[in-house]
Amino acid sequence: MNQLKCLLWDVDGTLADTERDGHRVAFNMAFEAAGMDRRWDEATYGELLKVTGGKERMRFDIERGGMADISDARIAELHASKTEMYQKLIADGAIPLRPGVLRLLQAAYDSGITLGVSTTTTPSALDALIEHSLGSEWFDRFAVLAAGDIVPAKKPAADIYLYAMQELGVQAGETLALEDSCNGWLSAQAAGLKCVITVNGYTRNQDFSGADLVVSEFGDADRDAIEVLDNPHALENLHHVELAHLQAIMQAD
Ligand code: XBP
Ligand code: MG
Repeated sequence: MNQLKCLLWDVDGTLADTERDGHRVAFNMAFEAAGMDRRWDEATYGELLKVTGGKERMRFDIERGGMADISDARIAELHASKTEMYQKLIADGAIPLRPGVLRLLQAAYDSGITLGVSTTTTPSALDALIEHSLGSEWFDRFAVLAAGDIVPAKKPAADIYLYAMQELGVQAGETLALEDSCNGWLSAQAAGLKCVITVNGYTRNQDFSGADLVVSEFGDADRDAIEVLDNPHALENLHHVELAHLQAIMQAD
């Protein structure tokens, strides 16, 4: 029977709802500051989310006829500007953690479970979220922060999960991924991991077939019960997701 030894956390959409009111807004601020006409409204950004990574997302928008064509170097400059804007938004407290995230992180940390981050986001954007939304003490509590261009292929490739597991010296059979999107789920699945999904407005209707639990949020005792979208292991008492549920998923066949 497998025991839960390691939790690997996705960032955008999982720790916090950063996409619509964080990354999207920061991209638009960078476009405006550069004198560009392009703006990504909420619906457009939802289409662009099929490509992970901010630089890759801009290139994808160019290829589909959205943004005017620019060089990779210009994309990199724009992305650096966007990351600065994003850090300011996070520092201003624009994006709170999702319900239950801090509770679950704390419970796992207190139980001696190894914690790590596996994300496509740029490291400095991740640092801002940890510092301002989680608290600086969490820099030391995550045993690995696997982020951005540290691997050549971003999600849905398995690389960022494989990298994090290698750094930590943990095996797939003792590691659980926490994700919010189809690309994240595909990445975790390709790395051989079990995975819990907390959906958001952008990802709710995506295909999570084969995931180990799909819920509206992790929730908390003092909130309404969470919505359970898929519960293949027939977990009980799912008013909110507790560490015991995650441990039960690892022990299930
Ligand atoms: C989500 C992403 C990221 C962000 C933008 O990653 O695809 O690219 O949208 O971040 P995850 P950058 O859910 O894996 O955290 O602009 O820094 O790439
Ligand atoms: Mg995500």
